Amino acid sequence: MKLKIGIVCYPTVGGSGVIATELGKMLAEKGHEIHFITSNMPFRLKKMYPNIFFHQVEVNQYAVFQYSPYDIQLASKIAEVADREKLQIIHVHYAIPHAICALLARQMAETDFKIVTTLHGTDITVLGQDSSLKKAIQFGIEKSDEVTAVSNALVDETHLLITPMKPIRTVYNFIDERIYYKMDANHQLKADFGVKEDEKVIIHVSNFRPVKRVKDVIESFQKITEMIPAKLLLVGDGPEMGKISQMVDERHLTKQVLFLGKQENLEELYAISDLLLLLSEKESFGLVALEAMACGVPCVGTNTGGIPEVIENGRTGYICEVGDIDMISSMSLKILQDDELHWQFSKAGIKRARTQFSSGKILNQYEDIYYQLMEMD
Ligand code: GMT
Repeated sequence: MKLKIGIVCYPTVGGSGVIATELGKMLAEKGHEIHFITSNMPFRLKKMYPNIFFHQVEVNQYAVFQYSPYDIQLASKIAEVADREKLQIIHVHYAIPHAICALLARQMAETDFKIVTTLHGTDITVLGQDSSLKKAIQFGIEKSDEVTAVSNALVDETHLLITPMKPIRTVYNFIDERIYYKMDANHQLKADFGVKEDEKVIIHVSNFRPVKRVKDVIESFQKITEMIPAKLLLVGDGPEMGKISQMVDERHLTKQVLFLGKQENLEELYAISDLLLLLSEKESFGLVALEAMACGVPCVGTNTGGIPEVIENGRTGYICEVGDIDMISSMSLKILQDDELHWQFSKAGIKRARTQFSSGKILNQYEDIYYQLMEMD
């Protein structure tokens, strides 16, 4: 049975937007009818799909209101689209505000759709600490028909912080294996970046929020360059960028650190990279580590949230304690200085990405959830 599914997400917000968009694309490729209900066009939706539709939520400013009523406009749009298109499932990404909006929409609509909520982390680890929102998050989770989280760690943290009376299922994130696979390095690109023959390339990709601890990336990189020639590619942009660029200046690392800003074709950057550093303080999954692994890049990550579920310590990379710069740099050097180990980790990473996190497997898990909900009627 082909389903009519509405997807609600913040289309341009990091990993959750990527996952929601990729999920929509892959479900459409399996024949389902997908309706994105978002404030902007999902950013990785680049080609034309006959069974993907985009319904834009108007986010207006009204002179009489101090704040724009995004949540209400979204709820109203979900109800309108659900009724017109006869949607059977609304799959929202983020409990706050999206699960609440979907619940409100269900009350407004005539169509009785099921609500699936996927937790990505920020809604729980940040908003969950704020007692003024706890009740709302709890409500969003408990009243959804099915709730998933992107790692076991996030399931545990949600139970701990929000204490909902509802089972939460882990459904891991995935990548599109047609995009993220091991490619030959583009030597011209390396040369354009000024990477010399004997230099190793380390990559960090994030939105430069304080939680990503990009300063630890710089400190670790500095220690690494004291031992071997290397370049650091910093990909992304965000609130910490000013501080980080100042730190790079002060440490006289400007020739070795390249600020690439936001980039679309990350697979080409992974193809020229030897190691990914993901040193966050909190990270419910760490999609970039999965992307890198799929491209054959070993990773060094921190022992927090879902990172140890993605990077297998001692097999596809290493897990170090948050802020332990000595350990991070020494484990990075271990990988970078031993070609055989690097090759083993690279091979194991590709296999792990394609088995544990295979898009086919994850897609089936989401489809099973949708079909089970349909059977409940
Ligand atoms: O990491 C961010 O700041 C963006 C955030 C988001 O909402 O997109 O990412 C979260 O969801 C991703 C997709 O599930 C996960 O891979 C990230 O680990 C998670 N970020 C955090 O938990 C900090």
